[in-house]
Amino acid sequence: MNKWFKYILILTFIVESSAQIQEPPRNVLFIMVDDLRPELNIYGQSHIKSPNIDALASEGVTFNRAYCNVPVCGASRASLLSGIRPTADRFLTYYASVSAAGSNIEHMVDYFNKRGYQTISNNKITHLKNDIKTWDEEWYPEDVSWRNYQDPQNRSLNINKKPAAAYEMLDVDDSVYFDAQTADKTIEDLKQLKSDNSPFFLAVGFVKPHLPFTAPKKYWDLYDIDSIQLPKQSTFPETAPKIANHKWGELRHYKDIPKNGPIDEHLAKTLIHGYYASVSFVDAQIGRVIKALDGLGLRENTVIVLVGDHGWSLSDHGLWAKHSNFEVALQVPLIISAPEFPKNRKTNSIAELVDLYPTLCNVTQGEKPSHLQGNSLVSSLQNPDKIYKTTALARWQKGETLIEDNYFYTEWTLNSNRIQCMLYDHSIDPDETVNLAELNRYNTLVDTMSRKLKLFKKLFN
Ligand SMILES: [Ca+2]
Repeated sequence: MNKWFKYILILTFIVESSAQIQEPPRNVLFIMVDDLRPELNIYGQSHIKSPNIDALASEGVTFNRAYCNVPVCGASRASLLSGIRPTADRFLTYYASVSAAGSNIEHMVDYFNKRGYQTISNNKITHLKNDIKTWDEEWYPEDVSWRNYQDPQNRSLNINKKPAAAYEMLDVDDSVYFDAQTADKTIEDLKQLKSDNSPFFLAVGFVKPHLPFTAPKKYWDLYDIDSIQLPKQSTFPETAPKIANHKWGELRHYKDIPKNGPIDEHLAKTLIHGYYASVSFVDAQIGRVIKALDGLGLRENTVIVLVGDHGWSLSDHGLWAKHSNFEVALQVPLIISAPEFPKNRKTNSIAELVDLYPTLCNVTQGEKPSHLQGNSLVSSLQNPDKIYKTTALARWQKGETLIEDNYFYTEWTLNSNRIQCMLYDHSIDPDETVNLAELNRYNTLVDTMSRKLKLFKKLFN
């Protein structure tokens, strides 16, 4: 047997050989936060005001190293919900459908439905509406546009399909924005589900801090723009391949954002301020939902998952938005809380979003469908101090990234031949500033990482 195949099989066996859970929670509260990067107090970023996420983390296990498998909304969510990885042919774009997994794949909603769970989707869980036919209920808040502006000028521009502001700071009540309405709906659902006394898979998709950064003023007031710091590495690394760069079209679409070139420091800090305000706004809504869960006495029989769909660059590497193979676009916050797992713990064992489906099978004591390509995280949840998994695999368009321990290796191929690559060692360069693949002394390591990447792909394509 090829030694690298053996290495991967051993790794898989270790992760899969977790002990069975004694008394599993039956319900699942699955909270997905759009574009939430792990710039949070629980990740050592104490300038962020997120007391409710902090409180959830104090009741569960926080994954210090969780990664999406593809850094764009629709594709990331479709991969997560189907339990299979993106390839060159599936889960490519923001509008990717779960159906790209193939009609024979039982996705997570089918899985819980089949087991008698009530399945509810509140707001953005899949990117495409009506993409999954088997939700018992798929609910969305109503407005003329998904951007949900409240400023009259922004609304008018948006309705007329013209670019509007990338942010708005209005002294309004939380309830005018989608995320507060989504929390209201979820709280009502919890009351009904308690009354129904049936197991539930309740998926809640909060849409901030996705652009535009539209949070009520009181959340902007939590931060002083003068104290906001730009990232240490706020220009594109000189030694990174050009193919790793992008034009951050998602942000440039908005009014007052230059169509080319960098943005000035004040605007950059204003955008970061808006992102932080949006995080604090969504944190408040998460707190309301969990308070309701607690108040109804449902917590002791519920596993809570809080996760982002991918990372986000806030001028890191001179980039904005997702859509890259840098760590900042791939890393996501992940907290899992259930009564049988340790509280207030962190783990450095790696997690991937494709691992969530098998994890929820385990935690709810269901059989795992055979198609799943991730690994259950239950061992990490039971023993957060131990490292069970040291690798992750992600891709953005033609760039494929293998994360192994401290190494972040990405390569781009043409007709199976490597044309560009980049390698960062996070033990010496956590901000990814120097592409080690440009240095001759790393040639052997680059070749090794490339071989491992190809073997992983063979396993999962
Ligand atoms: Ca997203």
